[in-house]
Amino acid sequence: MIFTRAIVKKPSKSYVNGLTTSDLGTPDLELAWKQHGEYIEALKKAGLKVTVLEADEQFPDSTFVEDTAVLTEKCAVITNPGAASRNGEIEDMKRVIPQFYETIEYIESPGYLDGGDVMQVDDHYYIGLSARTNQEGAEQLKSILGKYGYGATIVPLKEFFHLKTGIAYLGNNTLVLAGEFIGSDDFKGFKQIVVGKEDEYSANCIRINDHVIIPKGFDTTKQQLTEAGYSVIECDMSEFRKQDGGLSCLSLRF
Ligand code: CIR
Repeated sequence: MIFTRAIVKKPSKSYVNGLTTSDLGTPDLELAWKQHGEYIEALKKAGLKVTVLEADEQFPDSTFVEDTAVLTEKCAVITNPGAASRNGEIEDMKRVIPQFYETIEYIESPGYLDGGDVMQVDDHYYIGLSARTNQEGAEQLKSILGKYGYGATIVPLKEFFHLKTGIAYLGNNTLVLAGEFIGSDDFKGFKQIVVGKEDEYSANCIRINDHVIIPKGFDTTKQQLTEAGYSVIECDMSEFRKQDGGLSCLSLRF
């Protein structure tokens, strides 16, 4: 899929109070804003026109826009985020997404789904079952996607926070994967770039047209991707990692 646009949202001052399971400390806000700016530049360098939404103080995790929608070529799906403190983030998306899409679908309670659990592989989607995405939410998305001719596979997660915490599709039948996805039957038909335990955080990378954006500081992954022929852009993600956020979480690409 060729991407032309992205939506991002600036981190709010309340970002420091967001959800996290990491023990990496409290984010440095100034640095988070700087890194967010560099992330936007990376998206632009990869050729995207970027819509930057203003920070929303009411929702500390709202910079992680990926969880609020699933954007396909044929329709947009507004999700129903599984964390109570984040659920209201979709209200802003209901305002923003119609600027770009005529056809909009919704995940509805008792179905819950975070966009971070959804990976597109051409016209097929993988949907992770996680602490944020339940069977009902995954089934709703699968049936919505089916209406538009897309297939879907539901993948129960064992350890990863979100599906895309540990896997990314690079096009050309190639996946970057780590942890519980190594050796998984669900992904055995793919060419695989395997990321070791130490570098697991870098399995959450994003391919945009000719570029792959990866977090800074993972030289082995950078080398593997460069050797596989990808043009790599690095972004320092330290202040987003502290709140369990990966590269993909910071944008919606379409
Ligand atoms: C949360 O717990 O929801 C945020 N602190 C991090 C969300 C990261 N999003 C993602 O992996 N797609």
